[in-house]
Amino acid sequence: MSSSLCVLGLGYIGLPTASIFATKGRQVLGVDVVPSVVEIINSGRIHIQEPDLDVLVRAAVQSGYLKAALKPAAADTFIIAVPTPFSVTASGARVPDLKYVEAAARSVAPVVAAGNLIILESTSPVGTTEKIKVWIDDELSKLGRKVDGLLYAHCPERILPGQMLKELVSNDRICGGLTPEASEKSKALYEIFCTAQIFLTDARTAELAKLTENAFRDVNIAFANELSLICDRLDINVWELIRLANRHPRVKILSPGPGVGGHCIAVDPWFIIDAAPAEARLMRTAREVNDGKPHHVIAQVHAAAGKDAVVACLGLAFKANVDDLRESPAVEIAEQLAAAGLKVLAVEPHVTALPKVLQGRAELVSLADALARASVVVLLVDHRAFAGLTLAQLAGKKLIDTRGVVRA
Ligand code: SAJ
Repeated sequence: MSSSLCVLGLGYIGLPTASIFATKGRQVLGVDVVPSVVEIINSGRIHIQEPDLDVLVRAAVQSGYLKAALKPAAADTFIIAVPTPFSVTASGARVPDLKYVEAAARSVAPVVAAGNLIILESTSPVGTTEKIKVWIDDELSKLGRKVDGLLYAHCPERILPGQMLKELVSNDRICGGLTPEASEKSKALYEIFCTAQIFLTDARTAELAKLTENAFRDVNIAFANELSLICDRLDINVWELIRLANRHPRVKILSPGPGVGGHCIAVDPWFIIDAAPAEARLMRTAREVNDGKPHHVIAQVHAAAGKDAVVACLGLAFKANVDDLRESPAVEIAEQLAAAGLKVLAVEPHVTALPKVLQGRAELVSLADALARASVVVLLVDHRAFAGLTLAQLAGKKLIDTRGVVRA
């Protein structure tokens, strides 16, 4: 199969996907609406951080198989990998915002041809693949074009930031077509690089499966976070509690933290809650528990900190060993502590500059500097760089360890 591809959206999912197809000898046009992204990729460099992605993209571009552009062009397969955020309505409800998916779908109408396969990889609410067909049909009719036999499928990405390239190849996949033929053709496509099993289903099941995976994790993290609140109230060490409970053969409690960040787990459950609000009660509560955790941590710091306290925030990333500060509960906590007038020292070994919201309001310092100056230490991210910390090093300081890293 020597199909050509057009990948719409060159972010955390689209760029590795486009690049891996290119390194397997498929002609790939990567499309992004941001001119600087197109320029950077065409020069063989990357605009996002992910281990080894730079090497893959450079190889893909240098081989001549990957090119980036601002507009789609004819191809056998179109893969849509654009963001699917939620927006908040006046009444406070979170509703999926499909504007990027719609724009991407409509943009391929001038170039699609009979028999092309159109795949949605973006995590999306149930029914989105059907909507893509409606949007493309609508655009085709506006253009006066008649294109027969277009195939549509949802093949959700499942890769974990920090180990995306490994998981891209080794994770099982789901291909859910609007027709069985679309599912089969998608499977054949992903077999080009995926070494794991590929399961076929319909588009709506595939859409809900992806949402379910992230909602499952959110609910389980919420259980751990709720336990941490209960333990704080009862003065019990939550880490010791979880370690012991997990010795039961059928109990596997996840780890509490300062809240749930990232662009997936804190977002995707809302797509289920929006679609079935009366039924998704547990998922809604889990979201509320996880979204409430940063406020609990902030309250703990205020309770520990005197008026002239210097607070060291260890870690700003949304999770361990990544440099991604977007949608990070750690950033939210540092920002609110600074806004409340506390002196905030931020330690984040993965970045060289503070995010905008902290610029001028906090200081980015080394771990040694923070430990020398702080009266309160808030451990927010379980980065490897903090793994050796001991209570002895923090003698005389107040400690709020949201990740259970500091050893006796
Ligand atoms: N977290 C905890 N405690 C835990 C595990 C995680 O507090 O025990 C927090 C992390 O610190 C982070 C957040 O949850 O703030 C999310 O981190 P994560 O590592 O659980 O997941 P993501 O958001 O990086 O990636 C998830 C993955 N989904 C699942 O594991 C079900 C990934 O496979 C998906 O591809 C990705 O979402 C996505 O793109 O949807």
